[in-house]
Amino acid sequence: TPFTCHPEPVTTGLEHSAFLKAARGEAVPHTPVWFMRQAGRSLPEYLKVREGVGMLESCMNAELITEITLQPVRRYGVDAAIFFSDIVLPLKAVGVDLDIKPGVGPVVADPVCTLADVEAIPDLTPEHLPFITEAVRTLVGELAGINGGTPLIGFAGAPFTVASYLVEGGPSKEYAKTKAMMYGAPEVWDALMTKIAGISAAFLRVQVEAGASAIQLFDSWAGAVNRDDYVRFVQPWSARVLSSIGELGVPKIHFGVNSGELLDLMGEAGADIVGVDWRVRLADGIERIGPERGVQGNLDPTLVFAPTEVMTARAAEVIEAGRTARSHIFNLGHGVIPSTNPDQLARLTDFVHAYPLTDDR
Ligand code: 1CP
Repeated sequence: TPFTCHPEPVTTGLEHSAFLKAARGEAVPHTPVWFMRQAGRSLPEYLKVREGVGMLESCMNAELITEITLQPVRRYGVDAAIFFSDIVLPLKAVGVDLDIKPGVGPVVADPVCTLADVEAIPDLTPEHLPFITEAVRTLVGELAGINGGTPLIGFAGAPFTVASYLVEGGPSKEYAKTKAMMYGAPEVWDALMTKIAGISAAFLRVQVEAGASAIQLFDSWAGAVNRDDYVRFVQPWSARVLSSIGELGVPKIHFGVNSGELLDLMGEAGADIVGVDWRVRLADGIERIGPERGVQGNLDPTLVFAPTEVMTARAAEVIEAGRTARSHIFNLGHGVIPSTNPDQLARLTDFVHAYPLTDDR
């Protein structure tokens, strides 16, 4: 062996990961695929381990987190695992009185209204999250041995989307209270967004420092605002979250639903990959995002209810469109619908993996 002063490169067992290659904009042997909300809800093995255990309770139990995160990887052979948790879990960890109600979602007991309400929310430190660190470490070890090494995606909610739950007190259609604060009390809004940006950044940092290989920042409901309001009231804090973990060097994915009008701005917030929802023709999304960043998406999640050959024909269109992007990670245009037949997602995964990318990418 030739003489070298350089230490051996750190081997993580993930050198061959198609997901990580695509996330970094490198050539891939096949289009990588994973599914938003792949962990949970639609899987019988998930419903079984969750029997009699509350959602938040599950999210604070390292053993359950590990098992649920691994379930879709075992079943489908997807190219990445997504950490089982929730975007409101860090709020719970710092002491915000909230629950995740079955069939509803996150519900906050005392919605945030005033500057004093914002100031009463403590900052998040790693000491709040020992079960997260433990679960990530265990998972990374287990995932190294699955399908030649499967990376773990850590995640957090972006400040706007998390703020919507804190201000509305629960899921919303119009985001009226959230936007009333934005327009009517901008100093409270800025303080709230700053608070959440710190919490989401700390949540991501804990996951990455424990071994997560990539992150996704979910701004699911950012599509509720127009471009100008996005730039003034949303983007600066998403950018703060993404830049705060920049030094950790992991690829960053940024996704929102109904975000077609914001795709370029969401990329400019500091993402390497922008998630595209199914309402946007992927080729148009790629044009908006530009050649500097990759794309993730965007099969309509209801296509799993179509005949298999209809679903795969649409998946082929998505893959073909994705070939014009800097890089493409296949996904649904939003989360797996709970009534999805897992066998159909297994067929979809196999189809994406077998789809030939003949020319050199
Ligand atoms: O009891 C249960 O099973 C509750 C269902 C459930 C699950 C399984 C909720 C309630 N959250 C989760 C897990 C979850 N949430 C994950 C883990 C990975 C996975 O499931 O594969 C992730 C990444 C999230 C993120 C999340 N939570 C988002 C962003 C992604 C998205 O779907 O847009 C949002 C908006 C939430 C809030 C939330 N939590 C749960 C629900 C039903 C909701 C949405 C409520 C609403 O419509 O406002």
